[in-house]
Amino acid sequence: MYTQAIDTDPTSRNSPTSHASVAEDVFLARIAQDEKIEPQDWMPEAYRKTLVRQISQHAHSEVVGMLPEGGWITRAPSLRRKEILLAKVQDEGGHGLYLYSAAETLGVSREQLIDALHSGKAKYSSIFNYETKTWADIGTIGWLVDGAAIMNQVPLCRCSYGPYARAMIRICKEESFHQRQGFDIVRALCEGTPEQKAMAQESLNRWWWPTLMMFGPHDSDSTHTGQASAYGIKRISNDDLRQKFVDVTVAQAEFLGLSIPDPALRWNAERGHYDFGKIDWDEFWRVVNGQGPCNEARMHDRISAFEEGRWVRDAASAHAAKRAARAVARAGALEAA
Ligand code: FAQ
Repeated sequence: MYTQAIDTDPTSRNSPTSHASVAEDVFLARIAQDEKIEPQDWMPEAYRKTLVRQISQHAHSEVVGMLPEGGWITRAPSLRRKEILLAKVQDEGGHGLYLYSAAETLGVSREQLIDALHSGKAKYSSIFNYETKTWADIGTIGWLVDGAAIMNQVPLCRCSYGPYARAMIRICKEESFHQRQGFDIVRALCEGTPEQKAMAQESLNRWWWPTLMMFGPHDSDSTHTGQASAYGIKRISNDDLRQKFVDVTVAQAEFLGLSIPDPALRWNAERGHYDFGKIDWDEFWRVVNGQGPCNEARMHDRISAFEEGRWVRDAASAHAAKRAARAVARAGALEAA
C-alpha cells in the first residue's frame, strides 16, 4: 500500500498517488469489510485471474464429474435409484452452467473456457479420474465425494465475489441432498447381505485416499492459498478443510459399520481431532497431470459429447437469430405504418 520507492510517474502502480493504488486500497478495504465485489466493480487483475482459474476449474469438475456416475444410470438396481441418479447427474450439469456463467461475468467467454478444458490447459478435480467399478461406488461418491465437495464449498458461499458466492448457495443445497442419497445407498448395502456390505467396504477402500486428495496439496505446498485468502476467496485452508472432513466422516463410517482404510487413524484428545496417515502426493500429482486411471477416457468422452451436441447448439443459435431478425422486421413494419 505504501512505498518508499523513488518513483515520480503518477500513473505507476508504485506511486502513492496512482489511480490503481487508490483503487486497490479501496478494493482491499471493501474485502476487509466483507463486502461483495460485483462484476461492474473495479478489481485487481490478479483477483480476476484467480477467480477465472478457480471458478472455471470448478465448472469443469462439475461437468466432467457427471461421467463417472453417468455410466451407472442404465445399471441402477431399481427404478427409484435410477430416477434419483438421473436427477443427480443432471444437477451436476446445472452446477457447471451456474459456474460457467459466473466465470463469464469476469470477461472470459464460454468458448475460451471450454477450449482450455479440451486442450488440457485447464484442470478439473483429480477425483473424477478414478473408475466407478461397482454400484457401491455410486453410493461412495455421494457420501464421500459430495461430502468433501460440501465441506469445501460451504465456505465459498461467503467468498468475496458476488456471482460465485450466490452460485455456491444454490449448489450447496443440492450437494447436501446428493450426499444424503449417497449415504443412503451405502447404508442400504451395509444393511444387506454380507456380499453387499463387502462391496461397500471395498469401495470405501478405493475412494478414501483419493477423496482426501480432493482438498488439494498441503497448505505448505499450496501456491494459491495465500493470495486467495487475502482476497476473501478462500476462507478455510486445504489442510483445515481436510481435517474437518476426516473428523465428521469417521463417525459416519462407524455408524455404517465400515472401517476407514488407514491404520494411523486415531483420535488425538490433545488436538481435539483425528490424526491420520500420510497421503500419497505422488499419486495426486500423477492424476492431476494426466496420468490417472481414467484421465484419457474422461477427456475423450467429454470432447465426444461436446462434438455430438454441436448440431443442437447450432440449431438453437439459428432459431434465436431467426427470432431476432423477425422481431427487428416487425418493429420496422410498425414504425413504417
Ligand atoms: N484436483 O494452490 P492450490 C464436486 C491444483 S466439485 C486437481 O492449493 P487452490 C461436485 C490447483 O488447481 C469438485 N487439481 O490451489 C461433484 C493448482 O493448480 P493451478 C471441485 C488440484 O485453487 C461431486 C495446484 O493444484 N471443487 O466435487 C486439486 O488454492 C460429485 C495447487 O493447489 C472445486 O473446484 C485437485 N483436487 O485450491 C460433481 C471447489 N487440488 O490452478 C460430480 C473450488 C489442487 O495453479 C459428482 N475450488 N489442485 O494449475 C477450490 O476450492 C480450490 O481450487 C481447491 C484447490 C481447494 C480445489
